[in-house]
Amino acid sequence: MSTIQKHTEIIKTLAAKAGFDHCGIAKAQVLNEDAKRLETWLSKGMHGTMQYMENHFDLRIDPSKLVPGAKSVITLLLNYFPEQQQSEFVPQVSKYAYGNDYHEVIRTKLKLFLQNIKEQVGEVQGRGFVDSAPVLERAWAQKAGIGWIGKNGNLITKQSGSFFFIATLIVDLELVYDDAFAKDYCGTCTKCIDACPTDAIHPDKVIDGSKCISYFTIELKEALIPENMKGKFDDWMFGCDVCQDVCPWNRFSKFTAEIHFTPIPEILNFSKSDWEALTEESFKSIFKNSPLKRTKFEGIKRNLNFIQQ
Ligand code: B12
Ligand code: SF4
Ligand code: SF4
Repeated sequence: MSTIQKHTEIIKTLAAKAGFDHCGIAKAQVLNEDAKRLETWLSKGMHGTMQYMENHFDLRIDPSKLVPGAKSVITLLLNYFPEQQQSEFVPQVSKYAYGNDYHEVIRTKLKLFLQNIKEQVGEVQGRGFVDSAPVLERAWAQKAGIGWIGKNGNLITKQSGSFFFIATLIVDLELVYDDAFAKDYCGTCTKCIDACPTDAIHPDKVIDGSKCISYFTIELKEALIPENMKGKFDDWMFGCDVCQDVCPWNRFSKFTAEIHFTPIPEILNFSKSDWEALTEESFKSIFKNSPLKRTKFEGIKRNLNFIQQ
């Protein structure tokens, strides 16, 4: 077995040991095709007010600008599909936000993963990323052979659907590369396009972020949600899972084994009137480790008012 093969085997074993559900590896290179898609998406204003998506375009398409001498992009998935879910008659929270904030949970795992790699492989320069960095995470996951980009824009795996977070570790170490995922198992299905409450899904796997409920309820910082969206949110108060809930591949979702994603009891138990009665003080204490803190208390109240009017 060559050294490169040995290192690859060690890394895949360590990824599983760190608790990641899938690990795939792609050669670090400039993402020319994705750059075009990203450019078109931005030029059409599909990022809405998410200004950060306009920043660092060159870093987003070239991993060597994030890690000098980058050779490999390791993609890791962490399943968040919860065993228990909210009742459908209360303000809806996306499943990814039921437990503790995934940024913190995954950052801890990435740190441990890189430290273990250094211990077993030797001097490796690397940086771990999850979500907030200028990395095209779905594109790398597809290139690392983990799954395909569905019509709903999500990365889907054949074994267990799409309720996964994606994390990336870019390293200056040469490894054995997985073949990019060549197939697309959406076929003639259009369930996600048909079900999207705000028609944010275009036919060509392009998601108009500026029309997505997730954008309005989490990313939009303005005090009011545009009037033309009234009545379209189907009770979604934080994020939206519609295009994943209807996806036939999510019949294969398995419950997460990550204890930090155990639902905060209030997310499961709160009735409509509990959400209405929630004070800022209680919000800060109950949701101190939750992704809900991104919108702050005012954001939750704004969203709640919007879906109830
Ligand atoms: C901005 C953003 C959003 C925005 C915009 C959404 C969007 N589709 O871009 C908003 C706020 C709306 C959003 C919503 C959600 N998001 Co978001 N979001 C991001 C973020 C930060 C950047 C995405 C991005 O670069 N968009 C720009 C467009 C152009 O890129 P893209 O959609 O990723 O598409 C690329 C590839 O898919 C590829 N591609 C597209 N079409 C095709 C076609 C072919 C043939 C091929 C080969 C490739 C290809 O090319 C594109 C350019 O590289 C990423 C984290 C990250 N750093 O990547 C998370 C991320 C994509 N989001 C995630 C999640 C979980 C969600 C939600 C499900 C949350 C929720 N329940 O409310 C929804 C799903 C909405 C949807 N259907 O996409 C996960 C996705 C996990 C997965 N399994 O795919 C990510 C990866 C975060 C993470 N680290 O886990 N999100
Ligand atoms: S998350 Fe909801 S609003 Fe956004 S694209 Fe999917 S179904 Fe449409
Ligand atoms: S719902 Fe159908 S079209 Fe949409 S992502 Fe899933 S399989 Fe593909």
